[in-house]
Amino acid sequence: MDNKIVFITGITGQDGSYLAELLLEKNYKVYGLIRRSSNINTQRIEHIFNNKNLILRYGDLTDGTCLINILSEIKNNHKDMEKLEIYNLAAQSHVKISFEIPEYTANADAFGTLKFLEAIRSCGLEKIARFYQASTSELYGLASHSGANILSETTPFYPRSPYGVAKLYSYWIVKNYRESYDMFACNGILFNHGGVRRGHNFIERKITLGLGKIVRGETDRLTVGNIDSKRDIGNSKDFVEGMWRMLQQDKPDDFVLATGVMHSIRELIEMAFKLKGFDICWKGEGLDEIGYDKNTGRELIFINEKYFRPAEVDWLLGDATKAKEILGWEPNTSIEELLGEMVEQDCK
Ligand code: NAP
Ligand code: G4F
Repeated sequence: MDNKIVFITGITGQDGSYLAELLLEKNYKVYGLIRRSSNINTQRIEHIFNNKNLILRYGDLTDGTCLINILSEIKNNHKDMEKLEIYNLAAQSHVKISFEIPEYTANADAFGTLKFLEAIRSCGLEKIARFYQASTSELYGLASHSGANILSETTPFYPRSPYGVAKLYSYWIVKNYRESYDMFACNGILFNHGGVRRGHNFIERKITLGLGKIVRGETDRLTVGNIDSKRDIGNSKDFVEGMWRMLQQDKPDDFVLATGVMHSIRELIEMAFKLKGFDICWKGEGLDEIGYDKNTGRELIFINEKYFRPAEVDWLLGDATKAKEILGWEPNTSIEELLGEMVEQDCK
């Protein structure tokens, strides 16, 4: 019986690459969706590219036909499969950019999920497929609206960006297909997670890459936006393990994955820079605020309006008790360890 078959969208992304690695180690046959791009976009999976159990197919979440074709191919190749795990990780995943391309973000991050669920039904795989949807803590958005001070599966949502709103549609359509068609479909409500494969324009990576450039003398500054927002940031490697655990349960459900520790962007900058001997202090206010090294007086951190969002998510702190109790999942990496690993790589 063929039960270790998986289809991953977003396999060239941060999470997709770690998940593919994890499942190849577990002897899965891994099908992955990749996008056509004008230049190579497979750097994160280069080291597993030639694995005989990795099969890549071109496609796009906005193209329902390609999803049907790939699912049909998988069904045909594995006629006796009793289970097909599907991880829908593909998305236009940048919150700030979603304000600039809201329509595309909705097509990929909202309707893409609907197309995928319908493709599963069209291929007659709704009783075989186990579907993981990459939901997000961005659903909580204006978290203080709920009166909560830590966010769990029962906290009401209030998204604050076209990205958050598109992901909210996906959250509900996954729940709806679970209830309407008895599909095994789960939402993983994941709080921020990064690491050495994190996209360069997300804040924790931007900080460690910027620090690296300063240390090597390639630039004299790091320019950022709102440093007072707060995030709960874990390790992508830990989080993909949680995704896999969700699809190994007897029944489908939704789970928060988070570390339960939150820091402001200001604190993340101070922590990362300290690892390279800088003692960052602040002077000035608002857009004129500057981070300088107390030891040398060197001005290093500057604020620029262009990195602010039209609507901000001020804080996100997650309560992963349900995942800990039911999935036996634990975040194994502290923010200090994560930044340490990133600073080491990015300052080489
Ligand atoms: P990422 O590094 O930005 O990767 C996104 C992946 O989606 C890439 O492989 C990208 O392909 C692919 N993609 C984008 N648009 C697509 C489309 N229209 N059709 C097909 N593929 C498309 O994101 P990540 O950090 O790994 O996150 C994985 C998922 O979790 C995303 O859905 C994200 O929204 C969600 N999420 C992330 C976090 C986090 O903190 N990392 C937290 C909560 C939820 P290219 O490589 O060709 O660009
Ligand atoms: O790193 P960010 O862009 O991540 P954000 O917006 O929290 O979204 C990430 O986490 C979500 C889960 O909560 C995912 F769903 C989503 O796909 C993505 O992975 O920004 C974090 C904070 C924001 O408050 C932002 O305003 O950092 C602030 N920030 C300040 N300066 C900056 C910058 N963000 C970016 N990207 N670049 C800056 O220069």
